[in-house]
Amino acid sequence: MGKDRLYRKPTRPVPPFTFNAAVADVFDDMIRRSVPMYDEIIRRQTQLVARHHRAGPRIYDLGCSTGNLTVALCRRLPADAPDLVAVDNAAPMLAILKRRLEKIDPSDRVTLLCEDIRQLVMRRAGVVAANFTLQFLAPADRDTLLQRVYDALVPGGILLLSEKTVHTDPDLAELQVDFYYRFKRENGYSALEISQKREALENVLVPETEKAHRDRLQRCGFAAMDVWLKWFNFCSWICVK
Ligand code: GEK
Repeated sequence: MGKDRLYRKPTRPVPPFTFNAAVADVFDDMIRRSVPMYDEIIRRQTQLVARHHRAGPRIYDLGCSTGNLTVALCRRLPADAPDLVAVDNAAPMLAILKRRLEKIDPSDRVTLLCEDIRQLVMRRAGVVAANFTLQFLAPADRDTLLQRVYDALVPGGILLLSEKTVHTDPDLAELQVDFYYRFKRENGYSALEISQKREALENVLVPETEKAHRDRLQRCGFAAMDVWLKWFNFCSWICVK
């Protein structure tokens, strides 16, 4: 896995961000340097799944990318735990996950699906994880997908959701973005890399407010939910059916 240098050189115009092979090759470095507390999210979600996996017969990782959560779950969960279904529509991401699993998952308990999650037929599940994936869908598709997640979960099943968010108050929104860019600079990204990446993600990654997420989750039927981790404009929820 290489280092993310995708936006180091000036490019005009900056093309819209896509999950292509070049991105997949540097993805793990990119996400760790771009998502605050990424490893903490994966680590605690793995522990949460370990507590809840017996709730239902299946675990979904929607928008699994290179499978950091899926791999952590394979390592952590007992052999008789429910099967894992890792879904992403970027073939280069799944190719990396497939190679990783070949080394650690002799039981073949992970099904890899190269599919659009908007068309995915979800079967009964005890756990669904969607980390930083919803934000790449159109808002109407987010509604439909989360409703299908809710319907697929068994009672007592959990949704683990993480998203980049935006604040309703303009000053606080600016503060959050300021601290986010500070975080990226601390992780070695230059001002040019930060601004070109921002441009590439414009209209591709569309964040919503924490309230918009909460309202949607409630509309779908989730009664119990908690923001278990928050870092400025990043938020992780646990929602129980
Ligand atoms: C992690 N969860 O490391 N159908 C399927 N996959 C999609 C779709 C779609 N419609 N749209 C986007 N994706 C991961 C990180 S990355 C987040 C998730 C980021 C996939 C896309 O191909 C990519 O792999 C993933 O969602 C988003 O915990 O890069 O900011």
